[in-house]
Amino acid sequence: MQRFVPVLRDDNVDLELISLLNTLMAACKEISFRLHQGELAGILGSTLDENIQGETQKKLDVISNQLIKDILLESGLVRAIASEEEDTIVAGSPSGRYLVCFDPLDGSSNIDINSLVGTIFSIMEVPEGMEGATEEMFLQPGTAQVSAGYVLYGPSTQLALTTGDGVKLFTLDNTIGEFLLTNEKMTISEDTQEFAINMSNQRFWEPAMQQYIADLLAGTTGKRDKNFNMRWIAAMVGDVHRVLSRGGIFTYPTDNKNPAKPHKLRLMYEANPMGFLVEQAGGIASTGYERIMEIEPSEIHQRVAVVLGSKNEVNTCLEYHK
Ligand code: AFP
Repeated sequence: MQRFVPVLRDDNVDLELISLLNTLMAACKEISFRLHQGELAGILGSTLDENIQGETQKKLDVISNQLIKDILLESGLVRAIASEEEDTIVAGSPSGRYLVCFDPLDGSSNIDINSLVGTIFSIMEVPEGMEGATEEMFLQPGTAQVSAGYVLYGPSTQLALTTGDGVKLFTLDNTIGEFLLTNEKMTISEDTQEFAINMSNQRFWEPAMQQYIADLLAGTTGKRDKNFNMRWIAAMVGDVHRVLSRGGIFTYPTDNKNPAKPHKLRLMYEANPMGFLVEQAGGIASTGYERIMEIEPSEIHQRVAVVLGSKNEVNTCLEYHK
């Protein structure tokens, strides 16, 4: 067990950023509390609405979005937010220095089955000289992130956080309501024998991904000459947490199931923050063809293909795409 250190006091991190992260965590603690109340809090089930992505909103999607949005916009630190659950950006303080993108409740189809869900966030600074609050401000590549992380609401609530100097893991101590440092440096093993993909889409993938997965499934009888295990949580937070904890490769590749929507995961709320964490833990995050964090976004709700995790395994997968 690591020595317990109270969260987010780091001499090398800007005080305003620490304050912003602590503000954001106040909302996440509230979400954690409500999730653990579950059915007792009357928060399960769907609303009658759809979000901008055309997905039915769960009650808890809406509650989580409101909690995070309100606390960030009132903090005085945030110029604007972009949320998976909002059609457009929402302006905050005109003097705010930060832009925050977030998926308030990732994996929301897991809510009603009492399974893993999480909050994912990405923080950038307002580009120099830009006034007001515009969508254009957000259209910066993932390399511009100053911090990113996720909160996993599982048997315990955990925060994985990077400010560009490795990945730290904190665990929420419910007795004092604080996140405490439990792993100073998360590192992804370079090799793995575990993969995560939604196999039901197999026939819709590109030939490169079909061949790569076929070779994993062939195990010791194929060219990889080793057996692989498979896991799929249906919440990227849960799958990436497993990759950060014990290695692995996670992918949601391009598919032609619905030609109008070839990708599932969102660049600004999922791929960029997870890409930043994975790279900071020694792994690779790619679309199969390019580094995720170098994509120049064209709009805030943009979607991309994702292949991330253990360095050697992701590189093997990328070879198939050349
Ligand atoms: P939500 O953000 O709508 O909850 O979706 C979760 C997610 O984007 C991601 O977290 C999962 O990896 C992926 O969808 C699961 O997709 P499938 O439903 O196709 O398995």
